[in-house]
Amino acid sequence: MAQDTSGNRDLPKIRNYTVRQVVVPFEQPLTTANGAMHAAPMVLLDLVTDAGVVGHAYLFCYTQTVLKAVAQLSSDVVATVVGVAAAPHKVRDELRARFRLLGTAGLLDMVLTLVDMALWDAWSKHLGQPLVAALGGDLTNDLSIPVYASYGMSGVAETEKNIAQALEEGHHHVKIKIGHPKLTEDIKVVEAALKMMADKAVLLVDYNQSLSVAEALVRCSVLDEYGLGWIEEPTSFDDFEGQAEIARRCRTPIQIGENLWGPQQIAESISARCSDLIMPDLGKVGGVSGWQKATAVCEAYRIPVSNHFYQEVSAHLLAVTTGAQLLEYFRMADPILVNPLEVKAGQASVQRIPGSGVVWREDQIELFMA
Ligand code: SMN
Ligand code: MG
Repeated sequence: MAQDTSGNRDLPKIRNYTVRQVVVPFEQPLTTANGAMHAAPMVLLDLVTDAGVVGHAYLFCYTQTVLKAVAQLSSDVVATVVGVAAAPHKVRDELRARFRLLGTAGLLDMVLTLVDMALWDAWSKHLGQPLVAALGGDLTNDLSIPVYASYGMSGVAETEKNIAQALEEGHHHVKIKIGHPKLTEDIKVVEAALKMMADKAVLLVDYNQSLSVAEALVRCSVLDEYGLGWIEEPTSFDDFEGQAEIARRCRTPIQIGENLWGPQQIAESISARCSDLIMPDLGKVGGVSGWQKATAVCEAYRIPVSNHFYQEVSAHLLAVTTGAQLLEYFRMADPILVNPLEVKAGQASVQRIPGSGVVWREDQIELFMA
């Protein structure tokens, strides 16, 4: 009999799903120039296939205000692909075609991302491989990724405490958030951090879009004297002209990406020369599939790539991403994971179990259900 080349006959199909909402407290409140966050509102998705593998993924929702709506939307979207082969690119294309007229930018894009990450977890489990290997990574290689410890915006004393902790944990890169009311306050904190680091680590700073272009040009020209690793999101992420002006005038590498929607907006931002570095957020770039497409553009423009959040899945992706720079180490989901990402002496080791490494601690999820 001729070989059946349809391929999909053996693929697992999506049979059922579970959507849950949790609010997991941060280890310490995270203050940005736009206010403080105390916990991570997350939607958890379990995609059950008819081949016995279950894909798990979480979606960070930033604010509890949208948690219920995102959970409901996730459930309604997944319901439309029950019975479809659990092939990530196929499901992505089908869902995007279905929402072509509505458009997906915003919460719907995030939901499609959640589905994509759960599908890639199921897909790599179906292949019996860690995600990195399903993406073509060589498990005989080291595959570890340098990380940066990520902290919020605080005063001198708190910053010194955070830097001391990061150095104690063996980190060689540390990010702090700035954007205090006055530039002099930013400088005080940066100088205190650099003094604590004493050349043992590289300092990164993050403005979280808090400056006008004019103010950013002033502050970045002063920060240029401090040899920082990067200045992140100095102004509104979607002010491409303003970003490009800052990137042109600032000597310190400018880092953006966590708020860019999909490979398309990453490509537009790069072609407008908005930054020297890019850090896609899996929740907004389109999950694993979106990351692959977006980072192909980064490679074409020779732009180094880091991630934003989603450290478990991002570790697999950065291990096979050309120009991979740093992994953001922010233990948002650790309390609900059986095996949180392992980081030693500033290096993250990719989890080598089948799938993305996102495995729930059901007892803990119970505690944090919203
Ligand atoms: C950030 C964004 C949103 C919540 C917390 C922290 C920050 C980062 O921009 O880069 O981690
Ligand atoms: Mg940031």
